[in-house]
Amino acid sequence: MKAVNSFSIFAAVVMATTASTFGQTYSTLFTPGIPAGPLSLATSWSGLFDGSTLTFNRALQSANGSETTPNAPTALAPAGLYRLNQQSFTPTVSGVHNFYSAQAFDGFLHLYSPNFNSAAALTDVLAGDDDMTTLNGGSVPNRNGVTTTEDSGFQFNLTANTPYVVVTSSFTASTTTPAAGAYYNEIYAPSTPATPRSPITTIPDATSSTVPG
Ligand SMILES: [Ca+2]
Ligand SMILES: [Ca+2]
Repeated sequence: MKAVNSFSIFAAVVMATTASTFGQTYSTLFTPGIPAGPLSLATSWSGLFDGSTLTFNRALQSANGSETTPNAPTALAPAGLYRLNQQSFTPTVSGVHNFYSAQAFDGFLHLYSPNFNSAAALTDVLAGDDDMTTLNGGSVPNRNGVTTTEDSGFQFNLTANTPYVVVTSSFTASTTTPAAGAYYNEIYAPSTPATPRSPITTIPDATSSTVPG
């Protein structure tokens, strides 16, 4: 009987918490994805890779291959010129953030802090991912409704009011097989209720899976 009462109290607390914290519908971008808790869209942006896009010699993905607890990449990709865009971002809250990148090409995503220097891609690099097989649950439809394992993403514990740079790049060196097309990136922050989001269907995705995650 005591256990039942304890459970009832616990359930009431959970329900109250749910009502206040999860008051809005949370629509995750990539299916099924992590996280278990509510996240809010901190920032998003879209970009385009074309013949005028700057190039560099990018880093490889995180040395431990993890998308949920990534460590820093320790080596550069094979020599070549890889297209890149960079986006500065300063989080307003500390905690684990989710980084998602949907790409029309086979792309890469890296996180730097506090600076990014395209001539020294291993300096200040914190995380990197080629294909988001863990966060995206493997080869399952992402937010665009496209089944792909070539989008990029990871989770990383950020510190509030610290500058970060997110670098989107291509898997393939542009000197041999130019990677071109649009991409769409989003960063989700913890701790605040999510805002309902509509699916993004305007960014085509790479649909083949030729590169292991
Ligand atoms: Ca990729
Ligand atoms: Ca991966």
